[in-house]
Amino acid sequence: MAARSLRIGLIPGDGIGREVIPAGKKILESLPSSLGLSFSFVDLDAGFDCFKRTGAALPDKTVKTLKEECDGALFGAVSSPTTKVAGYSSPIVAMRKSLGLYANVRPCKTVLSPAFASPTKTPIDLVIVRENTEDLYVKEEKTYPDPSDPTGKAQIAEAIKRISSKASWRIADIAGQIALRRDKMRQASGSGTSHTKQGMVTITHKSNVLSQTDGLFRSTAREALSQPHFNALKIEEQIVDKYYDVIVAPNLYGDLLSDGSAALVGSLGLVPSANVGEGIIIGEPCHGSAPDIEGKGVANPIATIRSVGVMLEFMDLPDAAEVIYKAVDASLAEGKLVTPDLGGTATTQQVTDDIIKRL
Ligand code: GGG
Repeated sequence: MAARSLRIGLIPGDGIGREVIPAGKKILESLPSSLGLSFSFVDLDAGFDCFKRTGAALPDKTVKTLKEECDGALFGAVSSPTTKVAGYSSPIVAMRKSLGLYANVRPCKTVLSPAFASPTKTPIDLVIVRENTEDLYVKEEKTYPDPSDPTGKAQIAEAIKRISSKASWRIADIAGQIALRRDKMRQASGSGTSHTKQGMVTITHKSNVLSQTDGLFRSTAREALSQPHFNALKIEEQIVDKYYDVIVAPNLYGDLLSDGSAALVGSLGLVPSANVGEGIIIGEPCHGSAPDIEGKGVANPIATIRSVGVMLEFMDLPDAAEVIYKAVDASLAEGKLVTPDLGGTATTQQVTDDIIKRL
């Protein structure tokens, strides 16, 4: 069988992105040859450091190469400054927009390990499907003098929260497809529990307060998920139960919920994501650039390694993804080599090598 050859862009970005993206590359290079895959790589620039060096946080060349050459990509992390820097804008948001990556898919799963206690009694296994292109992240903000202040010193800052039916429909639709796929996999492996007898999508919103924006998200998502091909799914709204399967959320709530869920499975260093749209798939750990541990060689590579799996899953390579997920789970379940975020002393390199040996 001729090997399927895939070109992967590598965009480490800032901070520990430069330590975990090489781990992701090594995993791809070490996949068993029986999968019939071969990979070539192209290094690409983006991030705040890139902005300081070149004046562009997301160089045109990076976007062009991703669009024209790459089947997939891995993106590390960015440390955007917390105060406004003239000419700078987050490359993550820009990249998702310019490549039409409208969904950020964030699986969050507990693996029981002797190395660290599970923060929850019941193991977690859910996917957050975060809308990637709008909501408050359209970044249309303004600051102006507060007209009620006679001194003219007080200010008011405003940001637009934009929700469209088009974006709400497509994010709900992909969430429904993911729930159907998870359901099928559970049926095939017999791994369902009494809670997971049926695939489920929970629509997250605050339409009781934001009746127009979140109201539009809610009604459109409901409509999208009432298409006949989603009949097998249970559709919930809001947070009503202890059990979640797939959660679909507008951009901001999706971001916050996934950080919360990361705490429930042990560390943000474990949680992967993939940016999905109509073309390229970009795997991306949910964590940021972690300047406090940058350069120490102890960043947890698992979020990135799992992101390689999620990227492959959405590139229609579920067998390759499964090999990676199983190797990561086995390493965690043994628990001999874990990084400091999980209470251990292992290095990025040791954890990566331990996972590679299990592929
Ligand atoms: N890999 C996710 C990541 O880098 N998160 C940090 C983050 O959200 N940064 C936003 C930004 O710096 O633009």
